[in-house]
Amino acid sequence: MNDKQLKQSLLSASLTELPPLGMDVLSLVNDFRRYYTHSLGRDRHSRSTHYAYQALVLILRERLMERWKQTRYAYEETDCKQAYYLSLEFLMGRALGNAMLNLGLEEDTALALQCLGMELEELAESEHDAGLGNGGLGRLAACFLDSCATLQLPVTGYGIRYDYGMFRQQLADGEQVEEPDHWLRDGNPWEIERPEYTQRVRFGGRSEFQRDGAGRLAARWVDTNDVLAIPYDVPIPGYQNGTVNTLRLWKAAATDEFDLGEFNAGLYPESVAAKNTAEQITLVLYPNDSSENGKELRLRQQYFLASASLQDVLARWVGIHGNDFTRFAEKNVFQLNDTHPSCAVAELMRLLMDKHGLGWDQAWEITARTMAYTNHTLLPEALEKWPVRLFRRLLPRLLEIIFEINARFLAEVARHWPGDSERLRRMSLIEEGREPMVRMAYLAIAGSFSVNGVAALHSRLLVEGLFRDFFELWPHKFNNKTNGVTPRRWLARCNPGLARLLDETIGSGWEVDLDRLRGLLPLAEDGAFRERWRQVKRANKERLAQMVAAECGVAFDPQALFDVQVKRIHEYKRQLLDVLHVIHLYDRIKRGDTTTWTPRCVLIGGKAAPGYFMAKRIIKLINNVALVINADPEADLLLKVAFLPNYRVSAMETIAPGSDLSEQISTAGKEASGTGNMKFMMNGAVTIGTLDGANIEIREEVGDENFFLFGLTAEQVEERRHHYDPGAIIASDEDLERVVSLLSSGHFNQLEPRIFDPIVHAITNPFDPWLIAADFRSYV
Ligand code: 26W
Repeated sequence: MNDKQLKQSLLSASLTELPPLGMDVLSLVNDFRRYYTHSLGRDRHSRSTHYAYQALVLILRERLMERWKQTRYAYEETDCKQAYYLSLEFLMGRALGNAMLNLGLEEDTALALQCLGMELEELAESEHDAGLGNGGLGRLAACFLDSCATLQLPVTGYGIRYDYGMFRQQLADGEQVEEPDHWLRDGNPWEIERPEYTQRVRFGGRSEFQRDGAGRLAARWVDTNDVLAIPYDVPIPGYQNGTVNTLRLWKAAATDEFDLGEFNAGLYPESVAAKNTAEQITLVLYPNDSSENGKELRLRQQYFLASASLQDVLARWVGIHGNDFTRFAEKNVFQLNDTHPSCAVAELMRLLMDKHGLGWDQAWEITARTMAYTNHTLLPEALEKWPVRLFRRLLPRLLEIIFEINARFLAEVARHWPGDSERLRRMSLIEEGREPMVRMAYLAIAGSFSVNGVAALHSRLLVEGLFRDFFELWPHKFNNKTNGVTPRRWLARCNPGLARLLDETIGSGWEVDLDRLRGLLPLAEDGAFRERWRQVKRANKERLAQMVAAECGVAFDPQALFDVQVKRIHEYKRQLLDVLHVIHLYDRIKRGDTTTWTPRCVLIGGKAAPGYFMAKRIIKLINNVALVINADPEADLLLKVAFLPNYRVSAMETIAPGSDLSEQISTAGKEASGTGNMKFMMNGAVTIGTLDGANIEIREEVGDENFFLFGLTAEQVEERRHHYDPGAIIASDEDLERVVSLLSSGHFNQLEPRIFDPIVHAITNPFDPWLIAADFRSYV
């Protein structure tokens, strides 16, 4: 036995002999004390909850470690196909409660902490949300990771470890103020830094071509500015099944020689500045959802993620198979979460050809069989395009490859439609014009074997509209995958009262098989069950009311109807329609029209993109309307309105269980799917909604008696645009007329002249894309 073998066998022996960690209360208590005292160096004089929280995370994390390793080994040993979810956003929220639930340790940890004289709830509440996402797209990525681990699917998430996540939203005089979210300030005890898997990502420079040994022309990308990508791994536990998958987040770091070059030349400040440029890449999440702002740093982020992740996967492959890629496409698949990581198409081509020596045809065959693209929006302003000029400066080698993909692609189009030059222009991956642009969605489609929308309607509208030409060329690529949410976080964890009731009536198992909720159907008319159901709802409403009181200073009466709309603020989501209805209710109160009245508390929450003027003005309107109504004694027992600041994952965990009515009121055809709609309904709220996104499929499942349907259909919306006369609609609807005149008279902005003029204009504009006035009557 040589030294190396000896070391190896000692290592594996000692590792396999590690005693398993106890999963009982006593072990938890002892391990907690060891961490708290010995590792963290705290004692009973330490007052902050922070160290107790850290100790708690550490005892859970160490219980995930062995399972994590075994999961990796199992994937290696079975040589199964692996999937990689590439996403610029993972909106994870809190991890602690989820880890306890999935390890099956919820009750025992609570008990252990009790023994130690601490409150689990208090520690759990002290955890920061990991807010590395904007909204639906980022939260979907997080829910998928949970579900894949629970289904024991070999799926790894790849993302960016932003120093600053989604901004914290505060209100000043009813207006949104953005504050940086320095979520890593106190450290992140869940992550494991893995510098041994660092990758190098290149920017700038130029390509050089040389003949290789075989006489083939080979490209070299030279004179680049390099950035290191350091991975941080976060465990993703499955639900009580021993599986722990991985979310790998990349942090950018400067390379040493990059600094040294300038340092040696006597340019110390410059060398430090260069370090900043490198590390800027992962500094902050872009807070736009649905509209691209075209910033260079954003493209750097996108390429950084794509390149580091692909190199990581390829390095593992080469470690096992050498440069033999014949089975690579059978064993690997990359799912692109929207076009944001779609540089990956060209980057995989580059790595296979320039680094691993494959020819174009073999590289393309592999790429086009391993990439898959999910589209998340039909809004044209959200479709990513990057200036060719920017690409040439930042990623010259990638641009060459994109041009070559395009040339071959257009040749295929021309074979399919000879002489149709208009179609060539439409479908080209490069949009011509004064500033030529790379169309990222088209690059993603050309490079993928699968393209999906996120709800049945959305997928249909994609192939009928936006991607029609591509559907005609490659119908087999297009399919639907209706979104879903994890029932562990969004029911078991956030609604323990209802979870207990379910366990006691239909038994457990629904956490991994939601269809079992059908078992409740026979209980629909059961008096005893309904009474318990009401008690659960009532307790959840009290909890929500406490949150609203604490964060908004508004008193919600749990006996009233809780009517809730929480999501990003966007005109197509029509928070404005919600406000118009609130004003209408207020108008009824003032007219004494209250004989058939259900007391109602309206809660609206969500962040606006910092540069989105109308969205921000809508927030201001909600707050002003709330001030007027909440201060009016005549409305006191009938109507309350609150805007919840800083809507986030952890807030939704209190909101969904405490709501009666879920507002899903987007202009039909605009909301790709929606996922909040699902979270509300699985906690027993009914929905008011349009026939849009997944609302349609939800309604089929829950039945129309649980869904207040209103509004134009997607087809009617398109048809209506041609002859839309909001002025006439308002004039013929007394209620709407009074609402609009209250608004334009300045009733809600007495000391702020004209601030709501843009809103009145939006409603009365015949070109209002969101058809607010058209749907008002049927909404009411
Ligand atoms: C940088 C510009 C940008 C950023 C984010 C453009 C577009 C996006 C996303 C596509 C916006 C988004 O989150 N879309 C939402 O995706 C959810 C998950 O599929 C759907 O449920 C929502 O309907 C859709 O709006």
